[in-house]
Amino acid sequence: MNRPTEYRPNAIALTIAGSDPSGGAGLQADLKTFQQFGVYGASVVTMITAQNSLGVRRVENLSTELVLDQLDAVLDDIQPIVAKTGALGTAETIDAVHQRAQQFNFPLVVDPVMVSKHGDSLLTEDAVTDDAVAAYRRLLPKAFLVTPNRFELERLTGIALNTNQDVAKAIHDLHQMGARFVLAKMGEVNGQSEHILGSGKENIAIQSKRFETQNTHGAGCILSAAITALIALGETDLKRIVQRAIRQVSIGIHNTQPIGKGRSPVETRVLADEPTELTELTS
Ligand code: PXL
Repeated sequence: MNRPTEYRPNAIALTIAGSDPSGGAGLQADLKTFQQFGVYGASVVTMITAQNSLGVRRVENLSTELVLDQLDAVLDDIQPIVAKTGALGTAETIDAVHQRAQQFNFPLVVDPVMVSKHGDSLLTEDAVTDDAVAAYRRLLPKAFLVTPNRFELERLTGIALNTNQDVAKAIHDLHQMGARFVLAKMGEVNGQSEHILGSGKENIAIQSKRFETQNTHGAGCILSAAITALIALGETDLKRIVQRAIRQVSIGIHNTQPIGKGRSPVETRVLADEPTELTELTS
């Protein structure tokens, strides 16, 4: 059988995330990405969405109790190397995951997906409750890595990001709140796609090619899932891990298939090896 990468039976990753039935984002994207890296995936479902490439029709959160029962069932039986969180749905569930995370003997990657309480959109600004933001702040001390986008970085820190100094201050604040590493997904900066990796000691800007396309459904999930997969494979150099994960998403965007009538999902069936160019952050 042709395997995408060397097969490691004990490379096990867990995702705690929402379901996207169209298969482009959420736990489906996480599991496909784990598989692509040769990593076994376990998944705890937090939320069912009814969505497709055209939009989100409905969101229903599972009860916190049911999320915890899934988590306990998996962890009573299976030892992951690493876990990630995607959409957690409610402040109550974020707090419950936080409580369980006190006992985790593996690192946690937190993608602080901020989810609408309403069914029509997952990520509209006005629908992100202060409660959920506060719960995410409480979870940060358990995060080996947190991967906010620009909007999530602003909400988590309360800082309006207008200058490079604002971004540096916001990343600094997330470290102060307890996150070990921070990967800020800044989106388009000077015609390129920019990520900033903060270690607490330094910030490194990673620029990659920006594609003029709407077909980026699942990009954030795939990025954090690829990072999680590489940790599961025993990689330890986070800078290299992040470079490779960014490249995985870039190549996925470049190779997107026209699936669905709307915004196509980022292709997961690609594998990236070469590092993306790194540049030091100036100012
Ligand atoms: O990328 C954020 C995200 C997370 N989880 C689910 C999603 C999305 C975006 O569509 O559908 C279930």
